[in-house]
Amino acid sequence: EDAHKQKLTIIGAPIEEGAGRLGALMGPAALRTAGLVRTLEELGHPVEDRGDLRLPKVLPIVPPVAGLAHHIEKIAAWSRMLSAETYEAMKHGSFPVILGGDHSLSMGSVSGVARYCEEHNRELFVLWLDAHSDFNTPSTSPSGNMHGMSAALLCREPGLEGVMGDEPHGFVKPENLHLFGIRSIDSTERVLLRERGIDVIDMRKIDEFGIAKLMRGIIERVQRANGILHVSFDVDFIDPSLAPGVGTTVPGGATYREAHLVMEMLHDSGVVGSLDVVELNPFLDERGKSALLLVDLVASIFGRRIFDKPNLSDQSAAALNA
Ligand code: NNH
Ligand code: MN
Ligand code: MN
Ligand code: MN
Repeated sequence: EDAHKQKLTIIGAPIEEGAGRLGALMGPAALRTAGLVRTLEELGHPVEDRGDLRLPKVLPIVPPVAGLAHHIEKIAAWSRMLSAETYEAMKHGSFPVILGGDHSLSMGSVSGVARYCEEHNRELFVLWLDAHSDFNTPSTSPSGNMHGMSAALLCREPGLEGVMGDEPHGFVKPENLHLFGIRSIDSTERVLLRERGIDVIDMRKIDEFGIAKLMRGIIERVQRANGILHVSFDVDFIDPSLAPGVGTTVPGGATYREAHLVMEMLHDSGVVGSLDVVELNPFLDERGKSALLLVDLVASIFGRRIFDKPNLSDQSAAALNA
């Protein structure tokens, strides 16, 4: 249907040390088994599969941090590698798709996307689909698990500078971060989110106003700025009854159709430039259920549709949503 099909670069990031329980390491393998690459090719996209990346034998030395940050050397090694990979993919005109792996990988992937955007004078926006706000720092985190700190690092919160070190990297403006689907926030994290004025679209808002209206608001903001939107998709955004294969389930998540609608609207918006798929834990999954759902959701963001795209004028769409 689309005249132009975006070239995709698949990057497997089997990292699990950022999470509190093991198993996310198997995420990229499960997504591949569930048919991710084939599905994207069938949708007509040229796919370059970089395979699963591996850590170098020697880890960087990270200066000590104030507070708790488990496995920070490994997270730093992954982050620096992934920042370079996403930056390179975008420089070559490709759309990076990073398969996790726990959510700490977004420290690296988004840092590289942000570097590209800064160099090319494009405004970067980030849509963080998650049950959690991931805005802890080593000094606020109750767990010390670094997958709960990635959004904070990207917004330049102090205490995490050692992760990227001297690797070139960009940042996200706190006002351009949209947390979406949130239903679990730590008390110290809540204070920080308020202080920084972060846009938190929690499940209460989604229930009351509807997911389409809230998504459209974000999409229109990116379009007005001629910006690029990075989508960071944490599996626990979806309700655990549909996606049990994740270490940190929280009840009351997005439904099957809500999740698909988000992806379909994102596709049609044309503003998405990069994607993380994170936190799939195949050890906790039920017969591949979560992995298969994720492949379908990724298909939706890359153009699979049920039938028609609603062909409303901007005005009638606005009226419908008023
Ligand atoms: N907020 C908790 C923490 O920082 C949990 C974070 N866990 C996640 N985030 N799965 O998406 O430890
Ligand atoms: Mn997360
Ligand atoms: Mn989460
Ligand atoms: Mn720096």
